[in-house]
Amino acid sequence: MFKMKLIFGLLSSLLIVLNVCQARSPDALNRNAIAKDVEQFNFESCQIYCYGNLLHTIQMAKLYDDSKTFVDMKLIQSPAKTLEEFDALMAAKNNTPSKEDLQTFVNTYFGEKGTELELYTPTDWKEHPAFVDQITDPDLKQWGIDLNNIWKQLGRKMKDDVKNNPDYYSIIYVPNPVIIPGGRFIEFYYWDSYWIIRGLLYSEMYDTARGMIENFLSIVQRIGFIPNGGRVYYWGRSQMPLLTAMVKSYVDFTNDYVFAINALETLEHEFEYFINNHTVQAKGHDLYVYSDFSTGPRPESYSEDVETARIFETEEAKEAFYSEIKSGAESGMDFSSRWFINENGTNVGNLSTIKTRSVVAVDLNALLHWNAKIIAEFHSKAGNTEKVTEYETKAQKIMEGIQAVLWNEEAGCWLDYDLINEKPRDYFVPTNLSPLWMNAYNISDTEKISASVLKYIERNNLDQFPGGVPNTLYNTGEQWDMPNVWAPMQYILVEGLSNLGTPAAKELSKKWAHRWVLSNFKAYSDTFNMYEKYNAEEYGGHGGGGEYGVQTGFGWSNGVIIEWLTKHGREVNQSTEGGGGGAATTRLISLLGVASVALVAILVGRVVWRMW
Ligand SMILES: *[C@@H]1O[C@H](CO)[C@@H](O)[C@H](O)[C@H]1NC(C)=O
Ligand SMILES: *[C@@H]1O[C@H](CO)[C@@H](O)[C@H](O)[C@H]1NC(C)=O
Ligand SMILES: *[C@@H]1O[C@H](CO)[C@@H](O)[C@H](O)[C@H]1NC(C)=O
Ligand SMILES: *[C@@H]1O[C@H](CO)[C@@H](O)[C@H](O)[C@H]1NC(C)=O
Ligand SMILES: CC(=O)N[C@H]1CO[C@H](CO)[C@@H](O)[C@@H]1O
Repeated sequence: MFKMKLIFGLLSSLLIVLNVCQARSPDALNRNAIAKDVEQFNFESCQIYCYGNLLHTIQMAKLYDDSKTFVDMKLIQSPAKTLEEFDALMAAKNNTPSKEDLQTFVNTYFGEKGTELELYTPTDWKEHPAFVDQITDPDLKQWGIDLNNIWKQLGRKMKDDVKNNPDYYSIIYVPNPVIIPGGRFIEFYYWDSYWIIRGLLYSEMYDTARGMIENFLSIVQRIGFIPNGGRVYYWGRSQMPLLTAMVKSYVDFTNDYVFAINALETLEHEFEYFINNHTVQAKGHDLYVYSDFSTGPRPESYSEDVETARIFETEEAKEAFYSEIKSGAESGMDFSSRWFINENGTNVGNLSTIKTRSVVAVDLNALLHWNAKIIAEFHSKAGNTEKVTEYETKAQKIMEGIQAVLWNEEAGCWLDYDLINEKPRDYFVPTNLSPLWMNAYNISDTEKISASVLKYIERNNLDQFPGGVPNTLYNTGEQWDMPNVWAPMQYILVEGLSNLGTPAAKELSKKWAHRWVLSNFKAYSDTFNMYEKYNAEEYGGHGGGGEYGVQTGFGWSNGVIIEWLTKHGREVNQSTEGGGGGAATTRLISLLGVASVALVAILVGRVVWRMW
């Protein structure tokens, strides 16, 4: 790996020297920019899937309903050969190929999507994990068993061909099997995996959990950071840096500190990557924003981004917009009024108003603080006091920034900070409370913080929603806005309040956890599905809006429910809230649910087999 890095380093220096010697045409500048990126992200297949004329031409022809389809298709020939054939097609068609020409080209040179992964039943899957015994209500217990069964349907393993011929795929090779989110998300995703891994740990699937963590470690070792998801086309964006917290979760369940200590060098590397690539200054403090270093529209939503960018006149303005939108994707909240800053400095707007890089995000800063604390803890286990001091100091610095810039005495909560207008953004997002979950607050202030935060919750009427706390209080049609509710955000709120530990905070935490469990259960009883997102306004309703249809599966939703069934299963029952029909009927429905899940699995299995 280091030899590879050296070669790429030399190559890119050579390119830079060549560029300096040349006249600085826009083309040379562009190549220089790409050379810099290539140093970090040296995948051959990026020429096809990340940027360039082929990607542009095919994605703008809109051959498929979902733009992600094309970039998930495998190559039949090498990237070089494919590009050569594409150039030949363009030359033959006077640079204006018809939609049919392009469809024929894709049919000839690309294989079906989703062929890189095969179904995989995790070998450490347990028929009856102990968490099930924590659940009193028989229907909820059956649901816990169903959710545990779903891990088997979401298991995937890469085919050997991906390892042997990585250049032919957009997927990034990883050695161990993974649990995917589900729906259109047929590869692993970074932040999703945190809640999936916790669910696996509660399901006693320690090998699968460790394997997924090892995959992420191997990615950091190869390319220096973890992309948003397991595809080369997510090349310039990461996601909430949760790898260190994944290792911490694994250690909390297994006590395997040796694993954590062995991972330390890689965890530090990822931490430094974030610190080096996401820093901004506010009120004299170093703080962190989500940002992206690639060029061009999102490959998986290419034509959509080009359309939205039409209102920008210059190439620079379009490119800046693409960066903002990819930075929004890095935050995981793609998309939300949380990132909109209009000319008046408010959040009224649409996607073209997105300014992610100018919003200091509470969650990212609290998370980097947490990373530094966990790394210090692991170093302390290793007896490396120098490193402990180094990382405690880093944590303390971030904490000072959070307190000085993000804590807002008036609002009684942490708020994102707008760098353009140099002011806090007083809009509710669950992440405003994320320092509670990640311990990014001064423990001696617990009582005071608890009182202010509970007032903040009351003032924003956050307890009024039957289906969970919405992501924002603004309905824009974007999927990370009202009325959508997301499992990881409920998790941050509930675990944060529980962590705060005052009686009032704990009571609200419990209430919200129970509500979430029962509302998810209602949706499951009605439709036999677990959803990617739910609906705050409807008890048992699922979410919608945004760029694609609602997805089922669903990794992080299942993970959060399994954790809360474990923690609250002795108390939560259907008579406590709104709850659905008689126990016997729901039990029958639940059994039907298992049957239909099994049937779907068989059907999916067949289709996948046919595809090979
Ligand atoms: C900004 O404020 C002006 C004056 O109040 C108003 O006319 C305009 O519509 C506002 N723009 C947005 C995007 O809210
Ligand atoms: C989005 O907002 C911009 C600027 O306020 C406006 O020009 C554009 O028409 C809006 N786009 C849509 C799709 O509403
Ligand atoms: C926490 O608060 C206490 C009391 O207000 C203060 O003495 C201490 O310095 C604070 N600690 C940090 C790390 O800010
Ligand atoms: C359901 O919860 C209520 C309130 O906590 C409790 O009184 C009741 O006994 C519980 N029922 C079952 C079947 O656990
Ligand atoms: C684009 C960019 O600034 N990349 C930097 C990210 O951080 C690493 C070190 O962790 C640098 O080597 C890159 O240059």
